[in-house]
Formats: sequence, structure tokens, C-alpha cells
Amino acid sequence: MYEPRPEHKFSFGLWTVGNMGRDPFGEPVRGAKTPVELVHLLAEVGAWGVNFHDNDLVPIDATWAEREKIVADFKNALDETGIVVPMATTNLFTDPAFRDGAFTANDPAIRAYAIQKTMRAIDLGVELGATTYVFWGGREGVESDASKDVVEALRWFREGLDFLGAYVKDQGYDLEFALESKPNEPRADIYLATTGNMLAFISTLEHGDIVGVNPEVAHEHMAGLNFMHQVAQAWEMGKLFHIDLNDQWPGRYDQDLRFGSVSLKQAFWLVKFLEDVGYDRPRHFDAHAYRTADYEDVKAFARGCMRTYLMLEEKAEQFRNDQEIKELLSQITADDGTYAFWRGGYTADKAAQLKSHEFDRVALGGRAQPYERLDQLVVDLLLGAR
Ligand code: GLT
Ligand code: MN
Ligand code: MN
Repeated sequence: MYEPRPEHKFSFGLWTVGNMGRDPFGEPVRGAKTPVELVHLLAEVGAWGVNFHDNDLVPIDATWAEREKIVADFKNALDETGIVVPMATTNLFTDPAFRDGAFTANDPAIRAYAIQKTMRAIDLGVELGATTYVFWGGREGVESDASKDVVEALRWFREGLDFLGAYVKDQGYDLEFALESKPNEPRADIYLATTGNMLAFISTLEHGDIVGVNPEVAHEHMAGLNFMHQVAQAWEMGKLFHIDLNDQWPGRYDQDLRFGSVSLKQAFWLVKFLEDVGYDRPRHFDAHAYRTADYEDVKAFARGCMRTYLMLEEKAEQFRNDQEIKELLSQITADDGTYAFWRGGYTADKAAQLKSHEFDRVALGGRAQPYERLDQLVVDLLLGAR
């Protein structure tokens, strides 16, 4: 039970299981593993997919010949293990060139370089099978609002994405973009801070038809938001192209903790939502193991992410089939049709009928809802008391 299978589409980034435990206060604690070794590690724990930034795979200063050798070795590892590449992305934040951002850097040379680097990284991702391309604008922001015009920065961002969207179509690539928001870190403030901001921005893009979102649990929790609600809105708009699963205490630095390790109840609502609606794209764990871990513990971390997801999926199934919960839900959502008359679109007659209808406001205010009982049933269920 709770064994990951390919149909679960569990994926990890090379940068997640390959994270060496460096933080702003400390040096790496785990030795580097090659991309090939990491593919084998992922196969060992039962993952389905591996994602990467261009430079997780090919160093930024590699020659073309070096790139070709790295790509060939990586493809061999994929063939040997059956691991697939569902998603790729560009590193537009590590190199000092991107200290003021990439698509929104004030320097036009940096903006042009960011577009060039992304086109090359798109080619690399597509060559390895990626069908989703993530844009996380980690440095697209400011420390001082004296330094950048927000409206101008958004226009630069749009110009870049429109250019790249046209590039993808021009190449005939089967690739969609997924925009990932984050409110801060590494910049003091990052533009388009939440998934909601991204959804609004997408509607202004020339090639918005191939652009969706990649919400991350930790990033919305940093902003104090209900992650599942963000995901649900993206889903309802047909824009949930990818998802970054991890965990995070609100109001802190970006922790990228093991999925479900902090906010189990929120994780339950999320898994229940994804399973209820039939989300069938990758379930990507963008998290990393504690700095105290060795690679054995890194495997325990990766297995834990997937196991928790599957346990919560089982709980979601139990929720759906629980007789008492079902009865409460049908009581809560009961509708005898009395008020169907105004629905299904406006007409002048309906407006007149609704305006003249007599409501017993006091009686309406006296109606209770058994949400306490319902929520406690969920707690009982999650704690194994049902
Ligand atoms: C980085 C970031 C993540 C993004 C990755 C993709 S890189 O680790 O913290 O949230 O998804 O660029
Ligand atoms: Mn994160
Ligand atoms: Mn992420």
C-alpha cells in the first residue's frame, strides 16, 4: 500500500533530491551527485519523473561538445530507469548576471540575454521530452522601489513571455508555459506575488493560450493564503498546468519542507481537491530534505512526500464514502427549487419577480449550519478515529 506508481505522476527536480544543504548561513553538508546518479536515486524511490533547470544538467559555461556528452549520458539514464522528463525550466537567478532580475532587469542587455538563455533551455527541455516549461521569476523584483518602475517591469515581463510564446509556436514545440509566483526571497519583493496575480497577468498575454500556472504550496503559505483556493481558481480557469508540492510555516523564509510535514489538514484539502477534479498532470515535489540528512535520509524524504500524498488520497476517498459526512453534506446543500426562478441568466421579468419577492429575513438569519460537527468528522477521519 501507498506505493508510488507511474500513473500518480510523481516527479522531483534535480535541484530537490540533489540539494546539498547549503543555506545563507552554512556550507553544503552533502556531496554533489551527478544528474545520472540522481535519476537512479529517483528510480530507486519509485518516482515517475525528473525536472531540471538548464544548469542543473548542463553547467552555464559548458562547451557544445560537453553539453552533447552530458545530454547523451542523461538520456541513457532515463532509458535505463524509465524515468521521464515532464517539465524543464531556466535558471535565471544564480548567475551574478541576474542580480537585478532577468526579464525585468533594468539593463536591456540582461533582458536580451535572459531571452536567449531561455530559448536555449527550451530547446534542451524539449529535446529531453518536456511538455511543460516553468517560469519562476525569483529575482524579478526589487529591494528599493526607487530602482524600478513596476508598470514598465510588467511590460518587459510581458514582452519576454510573448516573444518566447511565439518562439515555441514557431518551432512547432508541444510545450506549455507554467508561471510560478512567490511573494519574496531572494528579492525583498517579487513581482506577480501570488497565483492570483499570475492568472490576471496571463489574460494580458498575446500567447496566453499556452500559458498557465505552477502554484507552489510554500509560496502561497508565505503570503498567508489558502493554497487550495488558489489552485481551485486556476483549475476553474483551465490554467492549472503544473503544481509544486511541499510545505511551509506561514510568515517565514521559503522552507520547501517535505509535503504534508507542517500543514497536514491543508494538504488533505489540496489532495482531495486534485483527486475530486481529476487533475492528471505531474505532481511535482519541489522540496528538499533537512540539512541534517544524508542521502539515505534524502530517500526517506522523497518517499515520505509520495507516501503522504497517497495516504491523503485514501483519506479523500474515505471522506467521499463516509455515510455521516454524506448526510451532513446533503443537508447543507439542500435545495427544494423554490429559488430557481431567478437563475439561468437575466430577464426583466425575473428581475421584477425577485424585486417584489417577500423574504423572511429574520427566519433566514435563524438557520444554523452543522459545520462544527462536519469539521470534527474530518479531524476524526484524519486522525484515524473513523
Ligand atoms: C527554486 C524555487 C522553486 C522553483 C524552481 C524552479 S527553482 O528552487 O525555490 O520554487 O520552482 O525554477
Ligand atoms: Mn519554494
Ligand atoms: Mn517551486
